[in-house]
Amino acid sequence: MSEPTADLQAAAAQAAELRAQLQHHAHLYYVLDAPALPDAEYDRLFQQLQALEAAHPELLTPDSPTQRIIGRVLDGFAPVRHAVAMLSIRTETDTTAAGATAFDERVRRELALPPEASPVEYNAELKFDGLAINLRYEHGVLVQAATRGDGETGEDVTQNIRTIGQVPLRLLGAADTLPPVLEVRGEVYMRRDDFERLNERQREKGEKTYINPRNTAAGAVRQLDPAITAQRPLSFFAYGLGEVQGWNRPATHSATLDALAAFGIPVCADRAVALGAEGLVAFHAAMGAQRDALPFDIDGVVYKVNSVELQQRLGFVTREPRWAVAHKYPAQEQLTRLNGIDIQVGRTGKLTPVAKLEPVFVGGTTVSNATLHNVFELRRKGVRVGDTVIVRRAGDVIPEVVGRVMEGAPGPRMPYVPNFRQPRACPVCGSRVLRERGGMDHRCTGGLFCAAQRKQALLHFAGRRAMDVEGLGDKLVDQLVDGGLIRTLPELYKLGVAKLIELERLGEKSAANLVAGLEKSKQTTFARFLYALGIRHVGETTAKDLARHFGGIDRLMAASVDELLQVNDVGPVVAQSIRAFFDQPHNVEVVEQLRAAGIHWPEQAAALGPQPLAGKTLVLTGTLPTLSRDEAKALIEAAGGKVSGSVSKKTNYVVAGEEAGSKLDKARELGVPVLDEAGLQALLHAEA
Ligand code: D41
Repeated sequence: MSEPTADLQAAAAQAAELRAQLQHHAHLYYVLDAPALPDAEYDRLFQQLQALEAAHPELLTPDSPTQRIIGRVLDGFAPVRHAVAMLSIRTETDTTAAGATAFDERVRRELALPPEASPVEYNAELKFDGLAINLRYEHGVLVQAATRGDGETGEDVTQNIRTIGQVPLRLLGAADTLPPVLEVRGEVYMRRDDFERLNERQREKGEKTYINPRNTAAGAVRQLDPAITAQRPLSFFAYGLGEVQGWNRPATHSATLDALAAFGIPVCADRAVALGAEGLVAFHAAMGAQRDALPFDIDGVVYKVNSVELQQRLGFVTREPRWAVAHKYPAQEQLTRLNGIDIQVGRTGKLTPVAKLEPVFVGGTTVSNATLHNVFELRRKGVRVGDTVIVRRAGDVIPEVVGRVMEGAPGPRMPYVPNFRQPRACPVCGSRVLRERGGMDHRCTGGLFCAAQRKQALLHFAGRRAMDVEGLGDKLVDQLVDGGLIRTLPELYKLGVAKLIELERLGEKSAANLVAGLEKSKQTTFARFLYALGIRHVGETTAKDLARHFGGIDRLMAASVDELLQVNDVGPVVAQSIRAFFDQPHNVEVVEQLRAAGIHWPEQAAALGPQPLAGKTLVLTGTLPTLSRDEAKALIEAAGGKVSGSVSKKTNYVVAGEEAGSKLDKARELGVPVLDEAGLQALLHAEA
């Protein structure tokens, strides 16, 4: 039998070694997003440590990776008095560049800088939309996490914060170099993809879904059962310091963030040192453009005077530092009243419940209609007329109703309207409504008999990327269809000025404009015409591929499903949809009548010529000696090939010129053949 103390010593050394390894790999995985160990191997080390700690409970330490979930349900959170008050941040609500300029002017004035003094240096960062938290590390070990509360006193949420993989339980670095006290301040938030996945899981379990990442993150931090918090995918970014003892903090805010990152604390990479108002305005614009592409929500950016010395000179007024400001972007979510729910019928008959809203300014425009997607979403969100709802409009996405707020709206709620929950008849034409097996969408089967579908078909046909008929907008289409002037697409070309001016509110000039627009639209391309027909699953790209492949409408209309499947990127669903469309005699008739009305296009040279690159994907990189990029692309497309922007295993050739970049490296790595311009020319002129 071995000596107990020697045994314990060996176990302690092994536990320390395992913890160091696990800490290192957790940092790579959670913070740097660059795992260096397979999950199974990490799990194996983790279990080894767990076994060791179970055998020797005296070896357990609070910073052990096994101690993230302690699993005690609390009856409430203990108050925590902040050693250094958590200030709030002044908000600049002018969302234009003037908001940034005003801040710089104020800083210069308060520092009494003469106009000729050099620009002030700032650190510009993102304003994460989450919950502010103070993390307290003593000798590198996380000992407490607290919410901001009123700035003086917050709540002890240590147990919950420990469950967040990104928050280190122990700072990186040798124990004797770590500060005795280091408080890190930052924001707990939830990434949008994590939020979507969480809702997906909730939906599968038939449980309630969450409204937005911010509220979900804040709710999870204030959960009394840490086991529940542990199941919420939370993230953390640091943005500042609280109490510090025994650490020479860097002289600038940007260097402070770098130092925190070196301790293993997550710091967002989207930050910059900006010079003067100009630098701030540029950052605001750059991040505004990237806002929708970021993996998490931000509601603005934050500017901070970079020098700590200048920060101290500026000081603060009523709990807000004079050296920092949050510069907002237009809000993407707003509350408003739901005045009604309409069911809209789209071009392909899809039924969409549309919320009629009390107009509200959101995402930079006034919104009075927002989609509720489909009846399942409508039911899940449980919104009813009269509710206060949250409307979201982010970037170019159509505005949507994300949910309702439970508070407010006293009194009885409006009842559900049964037809919204299980529509059986089209609200516009009364035709039967069907739902594809397993699908979420209900569709009116009325086709062009349905006035709504007819209107949408007309608008699509006349659209800029289709026949591009100038002068034909929503209002006019409504009038033409509702007034019974148009039942089929070809009737559009029979409209004369005389007939048009009979329409209410249509002057002679607009009528003449429309007739001229129609006349002009007759000269088109085969691809545009094909796209304009509005065949289901035939978008612009497929229309181009079809036009190139078949060259003429007669060959396309006669093509079998098998022949259609030969076309680039055409799969069974698309092929069957095209065949089904032309199997309908009235659709063939529409095509004939439109051609009889004078719609024509030049025969496509490429389709008549050989197609040596049919089915091939090429990537262009660098500068070619004689061809411009557009010329090379046009030649490749005319030969039936496709040009893609990135190299993958599916790329057939990479055409590389002068100063070719990473695409060339990628091609070599994947063994994709590389050609120069002469090589491309040889391919283009090869026999198909
Ligand atoms: O991203 C944020 N939400 C953020 C919040 C940030 N990037 N910086 C911040 N800086 C401060 C000061 C200037 C007081 C250190 C903040 C906050 N405060 C803050 N958030 C909530 C209250 C205060």
